Formats: sequence, C-alpha cells, structure tokens
Amino acid sequence: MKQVSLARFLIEAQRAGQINADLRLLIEIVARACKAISHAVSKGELGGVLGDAGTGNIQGEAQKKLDVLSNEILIEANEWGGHLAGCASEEEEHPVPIPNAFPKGNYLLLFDPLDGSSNIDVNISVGTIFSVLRCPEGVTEPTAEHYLQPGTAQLAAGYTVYGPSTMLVLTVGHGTHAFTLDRELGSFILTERDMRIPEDTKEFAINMSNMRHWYPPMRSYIEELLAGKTGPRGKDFNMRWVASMVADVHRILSRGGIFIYPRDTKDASKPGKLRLMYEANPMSFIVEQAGGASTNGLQRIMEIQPEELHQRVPVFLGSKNEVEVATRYHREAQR
Ligand code: P6P
Repeated sequence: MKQVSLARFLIEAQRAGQINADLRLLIEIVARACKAISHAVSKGELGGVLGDAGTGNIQGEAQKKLDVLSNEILIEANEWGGHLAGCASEEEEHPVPIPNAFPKGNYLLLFDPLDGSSNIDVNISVGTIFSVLRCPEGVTEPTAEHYLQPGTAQLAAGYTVYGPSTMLVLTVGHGTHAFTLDRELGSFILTERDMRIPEDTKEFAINMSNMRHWYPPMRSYIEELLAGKTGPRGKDFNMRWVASMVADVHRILSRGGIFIYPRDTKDASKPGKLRLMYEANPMSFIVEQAGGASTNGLQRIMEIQPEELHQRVPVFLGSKNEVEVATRYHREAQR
C-alpha cells in the first residue's frame, strides 16, 4: 500500500473539512519541532545535552538541559508562522506571547515539551505532549485566562514518544492516528489509522510506592486488582509503570490498560501530580477518540473547567470499562 505521510494525511483531513489550512500548518510545525527534539534526545551523552540545566521551573522541578532545549525548539518553531496567538508551556510560568515582529493567528498551543525528563539520564522513553485551543474572538494579546478552556474545547491534541522508534500520535477530533518517523526521509509515516483501545484490560499502571498515602477507595480498588483470580475481579492483573506518562499512555493505546495518578495525602495541596491543561486534557482527548475513557475519579476530565494554567488533576485513563470500575469506587466513596 502506498505510504501516507503526515503531510498527505493533513491535506486529506483539510479536504474533508476536519481542519483548516492554519491548523494544518500548526500541526506540521509542531511535528517538525518534535523531529528536532527526537534528534537531540537520541544523541544522548554524545550531544552534551544530558543532566540538569541548573535551573528550576514553575513546578519547582529541576530542569534538565533537554527540558530547556525542547521548550526553546517548540517556542521558536511556532513564533513566525502567523498561526498562533500565543503558547503556554509546562516550563514557562506565564503564557509566551508571539513577538510583535510576527503576525498573530487564531490558535493557542499548550505543551509539555519533554514529559518524563527524569528518565532522560537513564535512557528511558520520554515524550512531548501538545494541545490546541482556539484563541477567543477578538483577543490578540491572550493572557492566562484565555487558555482556561475545558478539554472539550480542544481542536487537536497529540504526543510524540521518543522510544525505540519516534512516533507521533494525533487526533483532530476524528479518531486517533499513529505516525512513525522515517529517519532517512525525515517524514512521519501513517502506521496506524483509527487506533482502538480494548474496552477491558488485565494491566494497570500506577506508582505503587505511594500506596500508604492513598485514600481508601484507591487502596480498595488496587487491592482487588492484586487479589487477582482469588479476589472479586476473578482474573489476574499485570502491572507496568514507566514513569513517563507518554510511554505508559502509548502502551495503553496500543494494547489496553489503565493509567492512574490519584490524589493522595502526601501533599494535600496538590490534587494529583499531572497537569490538566497540557498533560491530562490532551491525553484524554487522544484516549477518548480511541474509544477509551478518562476521569479524575469523579467526572470526565475534559469537562473540568480550568481555574489556573498549571493546575494539577487526578488521572484515571485507558480501557473504558476499567476506568468505569475505578471511577465507581471513588464516586461511591464520595457519597
Ligand atoms: P512518579 C513525569 O515526571 C510525570 O510527570 C509523568 O510523565 C509520569 O507519569 C509521572 O510524572 C511519574 O511520577 O511519582 O512515579 O515519578
């Protein structure tokens, strides 16, 4: 079968009325930036870009050199095209305006430039996550509150996982599709159209070391998975935890599973670890478009009305029926 490149896929999506020319340009530019990040990541120690940058970000996390580099690559790639009104990054406290030297467009781009970067120095897969919103009508200098739109307002979302192969997974609201980077051509090639997450699973992903900090419904739910055949679930479960959300979510998209990062008592000020705007919302859009589900334990993540740019949220996402079981435990406990 003739290979379909990302460029051709996006032209066909535009021809089908799913996206317009500006959104197509935006996605192509983000994909090109991810190729540059993939190139830097794959050099490893030889690129002199491993280790700490010696700086911290708004999250209070030590930044890796590659966090800073990836952030710069995405910001610089997107400033001149005339398609963006601004962008927001996990690595930037405030939204980044488009320089006045360049025209502004109708879209807002939000991203985690290098998620899981604590894995970089031990050569474990990391990724880039991005989300696209429309800039509110008539706003040319968007500030943080213009980004605070629920996940259902997303026009596109995707991630690039820098693993044994570099893969871009994308949705524009018409299914979830996977592209694999052909390094010789420098093109992302469509390798899976309309990904579907199995509705049931025997595999869960959670950081078990936090168990003593979990609230009762979380503990009950996991204890039943661990009981396997001998317990109420009547089947044995396997566990995987890469500690790179992109890698864990990609596995779940590919073969099913449930990914959980719950709120816990370790830090009551934080309702979970993952950020709503540029991690949970884009991943939820991608997963729902593949037939999966994504909640914060009580409601659909994409229906949460954001209150601040870097807010955190508990995440239960993946195989639809398993997410419903875990969510039911939490809803019952809340009652
Ligand atoms: P923990 C990476 O730092 C990240 O934000 C996600 O990619 C990942 O799922 C999670 O944190 C890992 O958290 O507490 O297991 O290190």
